[in-house]
Amino acid sequence: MDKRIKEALEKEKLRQQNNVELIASENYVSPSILELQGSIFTNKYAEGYSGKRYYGGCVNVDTIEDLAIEYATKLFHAKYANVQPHSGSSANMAVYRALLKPHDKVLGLNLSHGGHLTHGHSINFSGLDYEFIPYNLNSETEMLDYDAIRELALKEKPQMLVAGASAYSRAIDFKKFRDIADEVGALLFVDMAHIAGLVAAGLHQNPVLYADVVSSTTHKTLRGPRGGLILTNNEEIAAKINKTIFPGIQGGPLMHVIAAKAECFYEALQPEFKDYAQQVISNAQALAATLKEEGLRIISGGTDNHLMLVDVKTTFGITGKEAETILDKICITVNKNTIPNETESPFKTSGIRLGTPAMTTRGFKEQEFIEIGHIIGQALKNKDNLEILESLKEQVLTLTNRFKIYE
Ligand code: DSN
Repeated sequence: MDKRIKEALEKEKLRQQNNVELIASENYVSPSILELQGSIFTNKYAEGYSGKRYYGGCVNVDTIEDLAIEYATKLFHAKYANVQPHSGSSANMAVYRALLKPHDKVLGLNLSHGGHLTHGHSINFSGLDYEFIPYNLNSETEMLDYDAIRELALKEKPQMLVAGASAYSRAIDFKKFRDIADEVGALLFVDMAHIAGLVAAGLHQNPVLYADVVSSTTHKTLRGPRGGLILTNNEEIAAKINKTIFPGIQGGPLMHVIAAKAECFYEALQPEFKDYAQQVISNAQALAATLKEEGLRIISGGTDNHLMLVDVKTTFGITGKEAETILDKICITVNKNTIPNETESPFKTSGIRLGTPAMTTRGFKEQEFIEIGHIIGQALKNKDNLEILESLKEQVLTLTNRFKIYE
């Protein structure tokens, strides 16, 4: 291996081992998933679908893709799955292109209220190709306001409603979205990327039971390889999605990633995965309670899932960017994040987003998250005291040293 590439890899191993990883969308995959993603399936071209490929030699990749579909549909109680999307964004692009015409009207959660770029941001393909109308969180509760979404839908009469978020800490009521969609004759599309692992474990309402189509990534709470997934119970929609993914927007599927996705769905079907997902939620609640004790304001007052948004600006008068940098110095990785009714730019922000999936995989329980919550509070309060920051860093390293990522 090239020396400089190897060096970066070794440094990354060390960083991942040493740091407390609180980025809500990251996780540590199992050794089996890591092995499959680095396997010889990467050598194979397999354009098309199982049994209908444009290349010879696809017997084993057909088995792999069939298994991935079998496990994914079982896991999420769906009739049809497309496991080929290279990413969550590709999955969402396929959904829009399969079901909408350019410039159709769509409602999606505002990015600065916890939505996602592909839910209609003006600089993203979604906002460029379709007429997205954003809905906001309720400014008092900082939660989804289904009455306001209904009113907006009645006024705008969109072709599609998008539900799902990348920085929202509360349970989402997909049944309410379904009712609104039915009332205005819109399709309901749910992007469950963040909460897929909680859905798989039966700890969050399953959008597949309510939506016309559901997309996800496989690498967040679901703890699989980086990639996308689309599910539906509607045969006609399934056929349109398949045609849109290939040949519509993608070429050869990444069969090594699909092999790792198959293993991810298999692992999520095991009883232990439910315990993991329950621990993710319990840990998030312990962390949020500790941060509150430290005086930090949690958006919406708490969390029902794997993440929380913390308003560092109101509490400590620092931006999210500053908080991210301070915590990075003591080996805690988080990301700056806009909060509802943001007054700072997306490069600075007033908040940080914290999630528990990765450290729960490493074995952290409530006790460790309470310790981390206090460390975060102390670091932000003593941001200019190098001695205190150094001792907090030592505390973090002692903690992470007890929980190895890979032996
Ligand atoms: N970038 C992902 C996240 O961090 O939530 C969403 O795609």
